[in-house]
Amino acid sequence: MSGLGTAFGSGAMTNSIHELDEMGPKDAIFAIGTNTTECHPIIGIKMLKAKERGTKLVVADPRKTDVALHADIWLRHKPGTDVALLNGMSYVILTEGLADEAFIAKRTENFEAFKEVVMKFTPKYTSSITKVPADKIIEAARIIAKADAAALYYTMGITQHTTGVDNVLSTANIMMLTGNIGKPKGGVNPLRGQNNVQGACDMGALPNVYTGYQPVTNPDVKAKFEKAWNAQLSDKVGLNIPSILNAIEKDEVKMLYVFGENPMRSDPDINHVEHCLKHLDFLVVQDIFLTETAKVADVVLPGVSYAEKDGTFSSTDRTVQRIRKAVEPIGNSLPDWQILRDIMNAMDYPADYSSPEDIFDEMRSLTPSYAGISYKRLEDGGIPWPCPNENHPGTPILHIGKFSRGLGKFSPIEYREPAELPDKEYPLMLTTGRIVTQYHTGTMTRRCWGLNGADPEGFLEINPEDAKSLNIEDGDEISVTTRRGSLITKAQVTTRVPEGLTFITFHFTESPANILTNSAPDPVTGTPEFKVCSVKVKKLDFSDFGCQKRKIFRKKSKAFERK
Ligand SMILES: Nc1nc2c(c(=O)[nH]1)N[C@H]1C(S)=C(S)[C@@H](COP(=O)(O)OP(=O)(O)OC[C@H]3O[C@@H](n4cnc5c(=O)[nH]c(N)nc54)[C@H](O)[C@@H]3O)O[C@H]1N2
Ligand SMILES: Nc1nc2c(c(=O)[nH]1)N[C@H]1C(S)=C(S)[C@@H](COP(=O)(O)OP(=O)(O)OC[C@H]3O[C@@H](n4cnc5c(=O)[nH]c(N)nc54)[C@H](O)[C@@H]3O)O[C@H]1N2
Ligand SMILES: [Mo]
Repeated sequence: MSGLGTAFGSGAMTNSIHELDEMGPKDAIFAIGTNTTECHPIIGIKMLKAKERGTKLVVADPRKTDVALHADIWLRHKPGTDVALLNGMSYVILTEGLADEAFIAKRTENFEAFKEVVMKFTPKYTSSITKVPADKIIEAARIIAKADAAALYYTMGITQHTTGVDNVLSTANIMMLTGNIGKPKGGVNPLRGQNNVQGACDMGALPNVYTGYQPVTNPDVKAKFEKAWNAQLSDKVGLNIPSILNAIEKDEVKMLYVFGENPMRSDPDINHVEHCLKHLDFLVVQDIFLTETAKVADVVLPGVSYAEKDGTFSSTDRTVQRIRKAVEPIGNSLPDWQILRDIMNAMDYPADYSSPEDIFDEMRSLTPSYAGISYKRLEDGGIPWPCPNENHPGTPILHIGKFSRGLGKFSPIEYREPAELPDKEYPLMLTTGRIVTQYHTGTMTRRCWGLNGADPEGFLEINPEDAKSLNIEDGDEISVTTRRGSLITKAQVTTRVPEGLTFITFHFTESPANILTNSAPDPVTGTPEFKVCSVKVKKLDFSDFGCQKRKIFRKKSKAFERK
């Protein structure tokens, strides 16, 4: 998610994980839209330890997460109202004279335009949108602004919205307003999701850049890669996932190579995804298991897991680290790089890479931010990029003294509503996410006895008041329906969600959350609105389906899913 690019010049954690260990009673943590103890447990524990040492903890999450339970101030806002919340906090900081004026004057631009929008967001108005009491908004703003150092952490509660970029820019606004960028224990810190998603983005697995975020549209960059690869390259920005699906429907994309993803369970509105994948002329899936997506593929290429190969992973704070093979690959599976190399050769492009290090060395010769990182140096531990040469120690904190884009840019941002809100027919709001014991579409964790044993089946969190009015008790089987589709799961009656909000995970293939979700994307990044749509929930009544017996119903439930 590169929204931050517009504010500072790059989109990664600005600071390092370990700074959390240095935080003391005069510092503050602002965790917004992150269920940190469940999804980034090591970082979550560091947050709670800081809290134990007296660091103030402000949490903004509609659900009662573990971090929310430990917070000094918990802002339980309505999903999709983060822009209003952050503007409202900025209003308090500005009007109470708590802004870091020296930082704003020296390091930033566009402040007046930002201020003009923010001045509408009085605590009363903000409260009317977010449903957070005005005094809590004021108190949270004071904690952030008065802290010696305040660090903001965010994840999918911020990005998975049609306003994802607006949300991200708003987090940058409040941290610049309080002068918390470019200093230890501060920063805007998006915690990346997968072990190596940072590395994948660094390697150019994005539609618009080569390695190290070098734009495909830049003629010098293009020329450099054409020379190195002895090939003609396109200067056109490629498609993101929603655009690929649209292009398949229009017959503009005819083949797809899916590599380490399970879109039949992880993409929004999977009835639509299935339609698109089946419409393709040719689908290749490269995975370590036969996933739901692999099952509809023409060719499946067996890769190997992290434990069966050498290479590097780049962690969420940009630290590049070595991974080493611990077990031999089984059967005819191969490390992903070997499969790709063999395909290149089969397509008459001679690729003679002999090891991951060989590929790494070519990459760093073309990537200024990785140029100084070598396998040899990594023997002594991880190195955070940018690292321009072999004598450079790496860069744990970005933007000290100067942003990569020069001045930090304030963004004036108006509040916009989510794409789909509850109405008469679909009266409850649904948000989706994760639990600690399962990972994404469950391909790996559901094969792991200990993890799957702890949470073997799916559920829908629903507030006791809503459950009561729907005559639903804890553990009841229920149907959950949106405009896109329906699924069956069990009710978990809990105050973790407030009245009007329900929550489901996308871990369980039997009750696949993405049958329900809305594919409406953020206009800039294409990230879908996984975090808000509207649903109706009903206690299962088998007679609805013309069956007296549960057994017959089970058979029919497949058809029900597809309705
Ligand atoms: N155990 C486990 N850990 C994981 C993963 C996993 O599948 N399982 N996946 C990894 C990956 S790839 C990722 S991206 C991360 C995701 O990590 P997180 O983003 O922490 O996880 P989520 O559960 O998607 O959502 C986080 C929180 O957003 C809140 N939320 C919902 N709507 C809103 C909103 O409008 N505003 C705000 N502020 N908050 C909202 C939810 O209540 C939830 O508590 O986790 C990583 N770690
Ligand atoms: N409703 C809803 N949907 C969501 C989200 C949400 O919050 N709500 N979150 C979204 C987010 S943030 C993410 S990151 C996506 C995740 O979506 P996906 O990435 O599609 O989900 P995974 O289940 O992690 O799929 C990864 C696949 O890679 C395979 N794999 C693992 N290691 C290797 C390897 O070394 N090589 C190869 N070739 N394959 C490997 C696994 O077996 C698995 O099938 O889901 C998104 N979907
Ligand atoms: Mo993710």
